[in-house]
Amino acid sequence: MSVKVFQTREVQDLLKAATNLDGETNNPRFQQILHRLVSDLFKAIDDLNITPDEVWAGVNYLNRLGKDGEAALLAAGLGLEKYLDIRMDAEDKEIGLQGGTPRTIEGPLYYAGAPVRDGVTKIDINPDEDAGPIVIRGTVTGLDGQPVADAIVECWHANSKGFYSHFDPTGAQSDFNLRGAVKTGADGKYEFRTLMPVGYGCPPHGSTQQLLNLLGRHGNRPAHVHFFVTSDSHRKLTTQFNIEGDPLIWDDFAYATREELIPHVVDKTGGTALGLKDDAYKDIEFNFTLTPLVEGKDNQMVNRLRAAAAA
Ligand code: MBD
Ligand code: FE
Repeated sequence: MSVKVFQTREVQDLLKAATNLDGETNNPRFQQILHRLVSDLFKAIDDLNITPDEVWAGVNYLNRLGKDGEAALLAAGLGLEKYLDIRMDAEDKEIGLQGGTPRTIEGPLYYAGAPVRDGVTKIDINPDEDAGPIVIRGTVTGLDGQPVADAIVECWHANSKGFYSHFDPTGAQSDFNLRGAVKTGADGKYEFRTLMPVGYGCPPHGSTQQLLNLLGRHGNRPAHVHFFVTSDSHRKLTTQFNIEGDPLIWDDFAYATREELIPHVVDKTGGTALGLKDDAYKDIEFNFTLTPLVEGKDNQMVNRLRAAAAA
């Protein structure tokens, strides 16, 4: 049995009433979006003959998702966050703004407030037996190739268990472990001394992984390092790189991998002199090219709820 009621006057009136579409509010944009989203849901129920049992399974899933605090994680896993990047890339292309370091998703695990150092910072606070030392360094330039002074480069990544400080279910990490920020000088250079990360996996019993299981998907990411690069004179860059050689590089559950974001990992010695835990270390050079403001504004600034230390 498959009834079709979506186009009836009764249902169309119901959608308008439920979103107060013809009513005056201060939020016409919100009304418009909600009317469209609820309409699309109703239409899908009609088209696919989605049963009441299936609808309630979905409603209950949303409750569980919220309880787990995983809505932003699911957004990454369903490609929603990647989709927003695809749209921003297309907008840049339309206005002829190209050539900067490619953006890729922020993800849900940023934590604001890392101390800002000049040029260089060591960000591994807790010992991690299973992680070797790495140096991540490079230069921040504009599209003209000139170094950008006073840029803030923020970096955050996981430990050898794939866990991030402030979000570590084992409680093993200190605040701001493997998170840091540096301010560039006139040479535009930045450097992070830290430990090699391992890829993240969704909480195995969480609601995101539950959904991925139903789709026959895994919930893992290759090893990666996140960055924000901000500068008064340029647009904020949100990006990451992957650790070369990770088998999941082209199988990221969050779809963040891009060809240009897989720098070479080079074996070096001399780590002891840099204050690293071993003399042998891995060196990753990753330069950032920032793009100019658009009509004086940062049109790619994204506002979203981000965790931060209590003021
Ligand atoms: C991560 O570390 C991450 O970067 C994303 C996008 C999702 C979950 C965990
Ligand atoms: Fe991450």
